[in-house]
Amino acid sequence: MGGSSSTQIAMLGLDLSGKTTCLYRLKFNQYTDTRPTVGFNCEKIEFETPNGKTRVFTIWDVGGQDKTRPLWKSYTRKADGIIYVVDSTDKERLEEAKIELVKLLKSPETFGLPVVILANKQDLPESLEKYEIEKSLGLTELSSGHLWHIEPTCAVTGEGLQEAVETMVELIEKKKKMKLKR
Ligand code: G3D
Ligand code: MG
Repeated sequence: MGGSSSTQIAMLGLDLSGKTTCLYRLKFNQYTDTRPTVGFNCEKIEFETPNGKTRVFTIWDVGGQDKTRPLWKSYTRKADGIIYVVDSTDKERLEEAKIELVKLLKSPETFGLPVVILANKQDLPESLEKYEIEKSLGLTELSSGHLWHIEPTCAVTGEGLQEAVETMVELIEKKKKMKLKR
């Protein structure tokens, strides 16, 4: 335990939402051109928390095409938290993104896991705002049993990603404290 233990994060969301771009932006601090993910990508990412501690995240970026979505479960089983990436410009697939998120959060494998939703691609003019994504996904209703947070992000510039990861740490800590109190 202690500062050197690694926190496991499952990064999920529909294909093309920007998961792999987020992962490599966080890892290399620069934009990386991606290909559709076959299987998964996994990276260890070190970062400083606001109180100066080093924290290691192991992030599992799992392919989001519909045929690979059943695999999400095997990644959430070991995870401490979920990052769910949404393409804020893809209005046609917002409902699909919602259905998959509801399915995910209702499955016993994810019970109690904190979720940080990235309202990604905020740099594009047609992107929906954070509160619109929040409403479309029906977050307030589906959140029972899950601590959650939604963050506007741009994986190309990295905007919002640090905040998202910091919030993930906070939610995981909060969850631990809630368990201890029981
Ligand atoms: P995925 O891993 O969720 O399937 P990718 O998604 O990371 O492969 O990204 C899919 C496409 O969206 C990529 O474009 C990528 O550059 C783009 N993208 C990801 N995040 C953002 C963002 O925040 N803003 C903008 N403008 N584009 C983003 P291509 O053209 O390579 O398909
Ligand atoms: Mg990918």
